[in-house]
Amino acid sequence: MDFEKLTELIIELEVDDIADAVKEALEQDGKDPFEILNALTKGMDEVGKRYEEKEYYLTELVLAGETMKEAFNVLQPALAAADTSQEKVKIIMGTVKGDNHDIGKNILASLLLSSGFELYDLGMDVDENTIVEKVKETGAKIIALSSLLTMTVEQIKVVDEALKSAGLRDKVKLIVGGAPLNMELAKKLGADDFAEDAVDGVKHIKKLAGI
Ligand code: B12
Repeated sequence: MDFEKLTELIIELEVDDIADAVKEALEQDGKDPFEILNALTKGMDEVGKRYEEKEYYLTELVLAGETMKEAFNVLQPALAAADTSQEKVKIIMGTVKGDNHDIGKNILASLLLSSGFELYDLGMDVDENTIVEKVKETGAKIIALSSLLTMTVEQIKVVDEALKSAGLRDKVKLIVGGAPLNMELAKKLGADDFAEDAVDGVKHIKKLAGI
């Protein structure tokens, strides 16, 4: 099972075949789980392009999401086994209000779990008050937010403001990610940090946590 084939299975939305293909790449071919993840993500990028070019529609997007989830279920234990550090820093995660994309967030979540962080994953479409309450409840020092929609990136600012109003802003670090963001925009919206992908995200979060 080569990487191109895995990318292709995502693009072709082969939801019934992807799990076996990832299993084969891992078990028979001994491929690096992080490289498998890259191949799958490449497939999702192409799906996005086709959607933009109106070659794919919403049905295909949903199916691509399902295919990625199937693949990730198989991949997750291998990713977990590949990373073994043991810090227990608390992290609150979520996708911002109005946004129902969670595949990227879930990938980051499982990499963080496998890096030994204690995770409070609030899911998708999370409003600022839920986040503030969770910070109060857990004393988490890091918040990691995902926004995939240009329309919802402003929610990061809303969370920043809500943390300020609650007197919590200087007690937490806010890191954000998602395709419409970059470091400059993230900072403008009040975040402390941005990372391009989940692997980089873990590195940035370790730095923020002082590990
Ligand atoms: C799958 C998908 C869906 C699925 C989501 C399923 C799910 N459970 O997540 C469904 C079908 C629900 C969907 C719906 C919609 N979607 Co959509 N979707 C996608 C698609 C194809 C893939 C997203 C994905 O999962 N990528 C794979 C993951 C691994 O990548 P990722 O999310 O970018 O995450 C990585 C990094 O960004 C980063 N990261 C992400 N979050 C975080 C957080 C932190 C803290 C850090 C450090 C890093 C990090 O790490 C991740 C892994 O490396 C993208 C196109 C694309 N290529 O991105 C469009 C896309 C995001 N969708 C889009 C749109 C427009 C929509 C809809 C509005 C469509 C509609 N007309 O209804 C709705 C919105 C619904 C809503 N309210 O949220 C647009 C957004 C355009 C924009 N800039 O605003 C895109 C870009 C497609 C396009 N080219 O037009 N979508």
